[in-house]
Parts: sequence; structure tokens; C-alpha cells
Amino acid sequence: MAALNDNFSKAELRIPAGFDISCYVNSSAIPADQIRAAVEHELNTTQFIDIHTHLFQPSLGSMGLWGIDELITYHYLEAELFRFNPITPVEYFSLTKRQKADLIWKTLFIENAPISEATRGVVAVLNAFGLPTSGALTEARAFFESRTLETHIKEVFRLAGISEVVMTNDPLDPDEAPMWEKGAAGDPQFHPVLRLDRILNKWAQHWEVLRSQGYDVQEDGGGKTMAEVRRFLGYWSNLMKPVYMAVSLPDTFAYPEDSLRVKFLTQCVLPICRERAIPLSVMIGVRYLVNPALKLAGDGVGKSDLRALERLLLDFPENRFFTSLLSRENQHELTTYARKFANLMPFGCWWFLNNPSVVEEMTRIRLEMLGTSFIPQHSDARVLEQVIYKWRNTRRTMAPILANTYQLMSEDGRPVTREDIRHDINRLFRENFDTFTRRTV
Ligand code: HDL
Ligand code: ZN
Repeated sequence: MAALNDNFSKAELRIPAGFDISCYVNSSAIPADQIRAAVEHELNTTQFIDIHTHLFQPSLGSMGLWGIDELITYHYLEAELFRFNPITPVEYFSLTKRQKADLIWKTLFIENAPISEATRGVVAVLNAFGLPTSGALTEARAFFESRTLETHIKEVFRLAGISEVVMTNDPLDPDEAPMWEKGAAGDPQFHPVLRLDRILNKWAQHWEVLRSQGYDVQEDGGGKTMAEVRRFLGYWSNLMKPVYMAVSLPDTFAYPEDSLRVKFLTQCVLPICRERAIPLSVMIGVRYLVNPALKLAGDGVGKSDLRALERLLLDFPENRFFTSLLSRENQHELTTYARKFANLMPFGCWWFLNNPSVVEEMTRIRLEMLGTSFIPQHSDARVLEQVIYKWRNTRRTMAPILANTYQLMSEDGRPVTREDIRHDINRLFRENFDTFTRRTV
């Protein structure tokens, strides 16, 4: 019997009965009927990096959302509530957090089966902690209230199979910014990102905030504005030490364009990203507040003209771009562009795309055209415990797709080994991020 991989004993590997143990030796070909099990094992035993979330390190205190009432009042579920319950958004938003959660729970989880992606996710979190997934919320509320945040985070990350998450940090958020300036302690499991939306998309509403902080900026972008915005971004980059900068852009995003957004992008953001050797993440395709009454749940999606991205990639070859697009119709184009530009890293199945039916299609297109040179998923989690179901779903969707990919490779004459699978999963869910952000060259 071939020696086991020396890192694991047979018991630790939890090898299924009747499993041909020889394929546990790294370089042995895996029999076709064992490929799926090997893929599942490697997915389950690799800790992923979650490269885009709205989670916060513990030192940012109240910015971080967690617990059952936050899970149930996630804006994805608020949108679903209004389809099942006659309550108006104005009436709903006048309720307390607990009243909102009680209404959503009754409507989407008791009166109706929780079969949507977002409702099923809450069920998966409750189940992961052994809590009732129907009936009253009493026990669940008592459980989460009993938890200590630091130990809870470690347990949640363990259950999700992630080693670290990347945050979204807004230097113009009136609640978050002061915490950074007071010296919020960093955390090795939470990586900062400098988020640029209020400058690039809402300059008219925010230029006076910069002015009040001593930056000599003008609403029309004239005078010293560009130099001063560079100084602002430099100050916050030194304070936050972001692993990348990020911005969400509308479906109408255009480049080149005679606009303040493009001036800030080309004269301030991209030069600083080059200086600091960090990527810019452009997330394109949002139609903001198509229904303003729904607030955070009110955004929609629009197909983008990717020639804007094409020109950015061409004009700024020294910059690296993480890119996630919101429209399903843009995905094949994005994958094609990634074949043309090595400074483009497609990532994730964003927001309305993070459903198994679409994730499967996107991931298969990307594997077929890019091999493992992309990042399949991020959670976009807003509430801590969401990473548990979002990453469980990713593993569940990825396993058959990866297994099929190796099946085809084997049928075409190249047997797959355990080492292949381990290497590829590590590249997809860790190494591509580390390399693209220059955390490891
Ligand atoms: O702009 C973004 O980062 C988006 O992910 C929005 O936060 C969006 O509201 C969201 O939560 N998507 O999952
Ligand atoms: Zn997001």
C-alpha cells in the first residue's frame, strides 16, 4: 500500500469506505470515480481568503454587524419581504430592528418556506450552530447574545473555512473615519481596503467635508483639488494600509470621459495605486436606487459598455485591476478581456449573480477560458455569520464543476493527481489574491 501523504493519518483524512487510498499519494493518478471525492476533500480542507466583504475588524466596534436580528434584516431579505407582505417601505423602516426581524421571520420563514438563496442562508447559519430553524427566535437570540465577539469571529471563520477577510473601509464615513483616526487596532484576519465611492461618485455631496478637514479642494475640481485629493488618499493609505483601493461604478461608467470622476481616477487614484503597488478594484454595473424607497435594497443592475474597462487596461498597463461586473450579460466579455490583459483579475459572482444557477455558468466559462487564473468568489458578507453559508454554497457549487473539469482532462489523456487539485484550489482561493496584491511576489 503506498505510503500515505505524511501530513495526515488515515483517520484524519476521513477516507470514505472503499476509497482507493493510493490516490492520496500526491503524484498518483486519481481514478475517475474518485475525482469528485478528492475535489470535495481539498475544497473542505483548504482555508480560503474572502477578498471582498463589508465586515469589520473588532476594533471598529459598532461598524461590525453580527447576530440573528442582523442576519434576518439583511437588505436582500428586506427586498424579498416587500414581495410577500403588504407593509410599505415607509411603515417597515419605522419599525425597530427587532420588530423588522420578527416581521421578516414570520413572513419569509414561517408563513412561507425559506427556499430563496438569502432565506436559506439564514437557515444554514442557524443549523451550523445547532439552533432551531423554525418556530420562535427566542433560543437563537439568547445564543447570539451570549457570544463574545472575538471568540465568535474565530468560530465563524472556522465554520466558514476562511482564514481572513478583506474589508470595505470608507474614509468619509462619519462613524468609521474617527475610529481610524483614534488608532483602531488592526487584526491579521481583517485586511483594509480604501473605498472611493464618496469621492468618485458623490463629489458634490462630499467636497465640503474634505475642505472642512483642511484640504484646499473645489466643487468644480479646479485649483489645487487634484493635488489635495492625492494628499487625502495618501494620508488615508498611510493610516489604513489598504491591500487595494475599491470603487463601485454605475452601468453608465465611461472612460475616457471629460468628468470629475475620470480626473480623480486618472490623476489621483491610479497614480497612488502604482506608487503603493496595490490594485484598484472596479465593480461596475450598478443602477443606484432604482427604487429609492427600499434604501440599501433599492439598487438594480445594468449592462455596461466594457470598452471603458478595455481603455483603462490599455492606458494604465502598470496598474492592476480587480474587476467584478454586476450584469450577467457582461460576464463572457469580461472573461475574454482577461485573456487579453494580464493586469485584469476577474473576481467573484457579485450580488445578484451570487446564486448557484449563475455561479455555475460564470465559473465554467472562466475555467474553460482562463484555467485557474481568476478568483471564483467573494462573499460580500455584511453580517459576520453570512460567511458560513456563502462559502458553504461556494464549495457545494464548485465541487461538481471542478470535478467535471478534471474528468475531461483525464479523458483527454492527462490523469489528475491530488497535487493538481490541491495546487489549483490554493491558486483559485488564495494565491491569485496574494500574488495580485503583491503580498507574495
Ligand atoms: O458596492 C458594493 O460593495 C456592493 O456589494 C453593495 O454593498 C451591495 O449593497 C451588496 O451588499 N451587495 O452584496
Ligand atoms: Zn460589496
